[in-house]
Amino acid sequence: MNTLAIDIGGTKISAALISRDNQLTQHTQITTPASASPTQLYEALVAITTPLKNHADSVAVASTGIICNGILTALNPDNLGGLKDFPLKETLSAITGLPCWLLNDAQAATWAEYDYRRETISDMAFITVSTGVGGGVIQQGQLFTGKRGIAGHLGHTLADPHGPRCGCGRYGCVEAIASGRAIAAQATGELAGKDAKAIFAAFHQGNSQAKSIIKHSANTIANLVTDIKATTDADCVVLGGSVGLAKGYIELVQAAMTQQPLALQVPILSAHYHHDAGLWGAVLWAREQ
Ligand code: ADP
Ligand code: BMX
Ligand code: ZN
Repeated sequence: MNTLAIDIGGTKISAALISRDNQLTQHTQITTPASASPTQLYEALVAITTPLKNHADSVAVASTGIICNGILTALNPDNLGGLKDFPLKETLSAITGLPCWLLNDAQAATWAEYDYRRETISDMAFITVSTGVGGGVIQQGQLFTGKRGIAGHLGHTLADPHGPRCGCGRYGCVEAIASGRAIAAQATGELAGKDAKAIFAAFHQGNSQAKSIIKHSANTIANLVTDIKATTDADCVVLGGSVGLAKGYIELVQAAMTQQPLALQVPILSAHYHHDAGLWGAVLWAREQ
């Protein structure tokens, strides 16, 4: 039998079936609704689960936001169209009639990336640079979720006290400078109104404004990686998310890392599971529970 895996991000919701022998099939994707009302997220979840639920015996979810006691609470509601909280477990159990396991999206991706490397490492962190900036921390083979689900929310650590206001209410968070939404928000003139994907395209065409915004994002992530090394002595840090995996981005972060003190440098790797780390992590984590 399969597990129905769902990854709810600020931009897209993906789903797939993952079998006991680790075959991923029927990958589908829809746009995350941008609405402060729960109805549209409910309808999106019905739409994405309906074709798959009869082929599964459980549901494993990786979702943006703080996941605690089955409830999704946004730390940054801007990333979910203003939606602040949502009864995710209850809703998915009712829609599918199946048992559901939930984890934050970046914590889930962290678990998948650790699981892939568990023979050789014991301490690592994962950063997704996507709609927001999410994270997860593994210490001695254990995933930190925290009593309230907040552990690893690395995007809300301080990058610049004079920086822009983050949707979480704090000023100068990493997420407010480095995320896909922040990249888009910084664009002016010929790039105004473009999303991060379009700004990356301009970067590859040599646009100087795009270069400067993307370098600023990468430098901010390199500083975050350095802080993680100083805090956890990680063996490696893994990057994911559509910005983290975008062509040329990891090289910029790695280049910025070489400017840091040698003792605080750490290998920075691309996610083995690419864009599906959240889906895999949700399933692998559910199997451990
Ligand atoms: P989610 O946050 O829903 O998990 P993603 O990881 O795809 O989704 O991150 C969404 C962000 O990544 C958006 O800001 C989008 O503009 C940006 N993005 C999507 N595709 C690319 C790409 N090929 N190159 C650079 N940025 C991208
Ligand atoms: C935000 C926060 C995190 C999440 C991260 C990446 C919300 C809604 N989300 O920091 O919980 O892990 O974004 O999420 O507060 P993504 O949507 O970019 O994948
Ligand atoms: Zn913040």
